[in-house]
Amino acid sequence: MQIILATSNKGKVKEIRSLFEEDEVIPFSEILGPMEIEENGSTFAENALIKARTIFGKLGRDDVIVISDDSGITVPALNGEPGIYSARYAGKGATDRDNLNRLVEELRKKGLKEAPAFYTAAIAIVAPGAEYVVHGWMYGRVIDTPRGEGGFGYDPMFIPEGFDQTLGELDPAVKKELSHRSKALALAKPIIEMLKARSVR
Ligand code: ITT
Repeated sequence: MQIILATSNKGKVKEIRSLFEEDEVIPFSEILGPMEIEENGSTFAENALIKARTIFGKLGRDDVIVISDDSGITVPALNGEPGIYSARYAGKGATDRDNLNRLVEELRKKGLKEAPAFYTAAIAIVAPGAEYVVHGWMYGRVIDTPRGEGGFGYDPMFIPEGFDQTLGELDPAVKKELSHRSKALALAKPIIEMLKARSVR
């Protein structure tokens, strides 16, 4: 069975591929072309399911497993912002850099040089007659002076618990070990194995 990724985010594709080395993982755009999916859910789980169901429906095949990732960063000192709105924090069509700059600005407005924060990833898995959602989290803090070019999104301003450097500065192996996405994917793996086993006749 092919695993199709219901994401257009290149950073996610890279990280998910590095965690599924033994499987063929294909971004949906390689099959269906580029597509905008309206994420109008009120939780990470709802939005992950919206994306996976949409791509599963468009593919119209019963020999695929579709997985999606809905994720974001939450800063309790900013009333939980940007949370599920992480991808559009600086407005519709905002780049990763625009969103990061907005978060820096919001911290500075409150006079915060740093603040506790955490990443959430909801991974939805959709296959014929099957739907699952699993979650993972990574805790740490955000700082108002981004550092480093590694990772993507908010990584240059996020320092994981137990470290002094941002995810923009740390070796990618650290993020691979600790991330919200890695933790959720570790829970997704046995579900995917079961779906593969189920399809072998
Ligand atoms: P898809 O919906 O196509 O998957 P997207 O980028 O729109 O791509 P989301 O709606 O899930 O994805 O938004 C996730 C936001 O949270 C986006 O702004 C990311 O940059 C940020 N984000 C998620 N995981 C991250 C990570 O591991 N490191 C840095 N930023 C992350």
